[in-house]
Amino acid sequence: MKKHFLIAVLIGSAFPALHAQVSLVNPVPHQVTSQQQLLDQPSEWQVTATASVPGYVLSAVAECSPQQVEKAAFVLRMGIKGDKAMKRYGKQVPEHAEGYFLQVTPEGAVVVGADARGLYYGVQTLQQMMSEGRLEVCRISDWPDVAFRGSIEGFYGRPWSHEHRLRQLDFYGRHKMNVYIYGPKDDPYHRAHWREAYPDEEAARIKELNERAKLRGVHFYWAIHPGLDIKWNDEDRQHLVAKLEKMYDLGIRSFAVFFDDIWGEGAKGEKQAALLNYVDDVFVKRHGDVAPLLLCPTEYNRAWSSDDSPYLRALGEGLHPGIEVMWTGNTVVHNIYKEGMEWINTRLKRPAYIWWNYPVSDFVRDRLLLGPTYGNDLDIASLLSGFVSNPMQYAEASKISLYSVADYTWNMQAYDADASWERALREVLPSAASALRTFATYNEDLGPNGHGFRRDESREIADICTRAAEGDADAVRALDAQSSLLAAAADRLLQDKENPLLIDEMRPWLIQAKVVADYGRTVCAMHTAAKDKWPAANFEDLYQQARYLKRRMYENENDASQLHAYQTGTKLATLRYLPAVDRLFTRLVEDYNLQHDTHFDVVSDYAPYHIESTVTQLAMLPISVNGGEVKVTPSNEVIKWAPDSYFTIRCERPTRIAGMDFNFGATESAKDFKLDICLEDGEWVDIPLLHYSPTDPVIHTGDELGGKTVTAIRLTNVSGKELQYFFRHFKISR
Ligand code: 14T
Repeated sequence: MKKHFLIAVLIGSAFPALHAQVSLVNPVPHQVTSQQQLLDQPSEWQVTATASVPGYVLSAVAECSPQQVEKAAFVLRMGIKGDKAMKRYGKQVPEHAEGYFLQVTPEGAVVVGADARGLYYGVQTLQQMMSEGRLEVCRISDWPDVAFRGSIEGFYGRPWSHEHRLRQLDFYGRHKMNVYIYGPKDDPYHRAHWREAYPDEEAARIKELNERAKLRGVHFYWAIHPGLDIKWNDEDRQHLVAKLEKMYDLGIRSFAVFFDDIWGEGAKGEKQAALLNYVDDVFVKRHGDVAPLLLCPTEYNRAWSSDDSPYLRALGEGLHPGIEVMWTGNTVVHNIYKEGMEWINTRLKRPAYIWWNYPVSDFVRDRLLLGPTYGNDLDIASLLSGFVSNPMQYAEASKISLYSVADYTWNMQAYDADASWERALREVLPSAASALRTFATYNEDLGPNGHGFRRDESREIADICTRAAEGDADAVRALDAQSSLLAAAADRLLQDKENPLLIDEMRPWLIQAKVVADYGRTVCAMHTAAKDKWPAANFEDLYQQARYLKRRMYENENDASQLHAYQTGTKLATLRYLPAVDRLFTRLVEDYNLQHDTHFDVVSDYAPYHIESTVTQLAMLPISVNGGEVKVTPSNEVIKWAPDSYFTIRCERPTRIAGMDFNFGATESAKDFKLDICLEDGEWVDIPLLHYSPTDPVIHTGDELGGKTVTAIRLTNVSGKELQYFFRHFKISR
């Protein structure tokens, strides 16, 4: 019989460990003994399995590249601890649930699971080792650090599509994640209409997801969010159980109940605990084949709780043991630290189940979060019962981080965020991993946000950015080269055909990246034009080009046809790259103005709205546009309005207005002001101002404004005296 494998390479000590096939495996396995010997992957193998090996493991084997034949030189043997045929490996199989032992020799491979899922994971390891066509002679003993690992589809925004969810489940199986919690805020049957059954078509899809999850060793949790309007009476209790029974009939065996982001009646700890205990008794225990219930509490983070929170005490003392409780850490969006874990576990009287709010971007919808997954403590495995990540509405792009969450939760001590990220990039887009890497280094930070959660960005060019901003010629050259790399990466990715779903999610940011990079190159060229005797382009032309590109960036952010659903803009490179380019621009234009006695604007930002005001405190306030809203940044000081002083917002282009409102921190302040709008033909028209109620300081306009196209809006102090008011907010809706 022909030999179907070859001993291809004998790895010497000089051979970089990078090429060892075990290093392709994610999550990083716990214990590996390698013979430092690489084989060619067999093209066919003979598979034997004990009777206890479940069907889904056999289908996983069928998905491996070697052909299964009756008789082959390479034999794959599989079983589960306790099987007679696997007795001699018994001692080597880890004691942990979901663990496995794998041995590869030139003659064959043996995989023994501590249980069925452990065996499935052993097969995944074997498959990943072979992904480059070779196989490493080794022994692996491996198990998960955290019992429940995966994702919670719990963001606000457009829920993932069915196709995306199926792909996610495949991905979780491959990377040994065993949880997917279905809880999209914008699924009406999860939250707003929780009492109602799914229509047949949607029920069928959920059923299909659950079956795929089973095939991938994933617990499919279906979550219900009844807190918006639940009544603590028997009727609603029955509504809840009836809905869960319906889901049970579809095949679901894991359930979660969410009480996050609610106020009032629904938020009562004793009531929630009593309800979950009831469901535990009449539903979970009665069926006998349902996983322990999972609760997302109302006080789900430390900042919203207190040291002696009666709410957490009600849960800790009241909830049946075994019911799991979710927790986002010290704040809503926070890395997870040991001290915080101890704090919450004491109160819940059980290890918390972490709901990690990363890479979710529903509070920074103009961002894509593609950077390394770092910051969680590496010594907390024993302090958590589960760890799931809340991802972005962009399912494929979220895989970069989910890959590392899988790695972190499986083998914490060995977790290396940067190494894991490099492997993740290769996994999600092997054909263009290096372009994806370049692009990703500009899509890391979240920018300023209400949760105060930030990420580092463009770390590798930090030094270049600092020095280029100061006008250092070498650094400007380096920044120019980096800009070219970013532009090339964006084009390469836009051209990619390997993962169209991923490219589609990233498209607005890829298009923006091109403009950002072009702007960077233009400003670097301005530097050359200012210094060289025979420049390739004229400084003033480059100046106009830079301004144009800034306007393009603005237009990309504000053109609804270019945005994804719920997207509010398209930002990248904001932490280091763009600030450096902007500073360089300002420096170059300042110098030029001095030397040539010109008056070019030294600020490159494109602003279609400008403030003109005789109130000096207001004249300087920044004005920003976000999607359909034009906002003037609030002021912390008291504003002094002289009699007849005015505040005008001019529009560079005629703008159709939907409405406006503002708050000067005082009730009945509307009567002190007059609002005029300037129509396209130059005519000024008076618009009445109103309060919502005599006790509400917010001032708004009536029907007269909506739908009008204006070139300016002017507010005038008509009280005849000096006014002193706050400037809490000022907003125009387009
Ligand atoms: F249940 C929780 F653990 C949780 O995190 N809930 C939401 C979650 O669905 C959302 O994706 C996440 C990030 O925005 O934060 C929670 O939502 C909030 C958080 C707030 F602080 C909604 C409103 C808030 F004010």
